[in-house]
Amino acid sequence: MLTDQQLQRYRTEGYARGARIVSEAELARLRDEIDALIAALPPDKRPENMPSAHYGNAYLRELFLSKPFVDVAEQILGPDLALFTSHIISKRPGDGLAVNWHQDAAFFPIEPMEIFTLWLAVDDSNRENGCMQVIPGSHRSRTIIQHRVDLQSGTTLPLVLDGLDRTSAVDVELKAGEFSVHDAFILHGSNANRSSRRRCGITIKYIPTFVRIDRSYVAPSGFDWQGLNLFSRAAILEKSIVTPMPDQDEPLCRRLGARLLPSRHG
Ligand SMILES: O=C(O)CCC(=O)C(=O)O
Repeated sequence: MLTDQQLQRYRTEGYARGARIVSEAELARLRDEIDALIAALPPDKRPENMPSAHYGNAYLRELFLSKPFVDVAEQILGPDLALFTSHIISKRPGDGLAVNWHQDAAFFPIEPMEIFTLWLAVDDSNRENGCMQVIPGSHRSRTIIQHRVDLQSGTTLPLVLDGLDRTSAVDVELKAGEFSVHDAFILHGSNANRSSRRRCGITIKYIPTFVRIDRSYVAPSGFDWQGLNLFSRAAILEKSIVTPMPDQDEPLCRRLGARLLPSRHG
């Protein structure tokens, strides 16, 4: 759970560090699961980019929907919530890729933009091995800055924010087994891992069940929104959660697309 102070920090600064959320034994099990998933990756796939591994892995699914995780989600979103997506971002020692600076809200086809991330540290995550960094308070305007698509960015994300002033960025350093939370509008990213230690984290996103999802949206990241699977504590709420998009003058997917500038690489 978040303390009152941490919850307050999340609201005012857009992020907060929590305490330990998984035990040492759980962490060992989690690392085994992740190591097996990484070992099974095809040679052309990188471990920084493992979207929604919980779809095919019951252990991860149960972990992300276990009481300590859902309790945090409930503090932020209220009781009617679902597991939206997850992403394992495992940066190898030496050549682990950076995550370009971005706002999560720039690429989620949901309305309203009610969503938050619980970021779970699988390894110690600090400045040396490329921990997440945030610009505190940058969520407050609740507006999305235009991101440029760059499929050749050579980082974990094909989105770029040109000319971003990062002077007030802070490191979100965590010990393995601890977590942080961040708002969908906060500016965040992380550096490459040049250290001799792996930096593995899982970004786990939860939504309240009233949000509407536009599955037709084609994200530059290639995420398969059509195939999105939602999970709730009790059951898969797919049918009750996903209400069709109402007729709109301008479809949500197009409005989202308008936030993205074309790639310089065409
Ligand atoms: O793991 C990272 O370095 C970045 C995570 C991230 O972008 C996210 O959780 O939304």
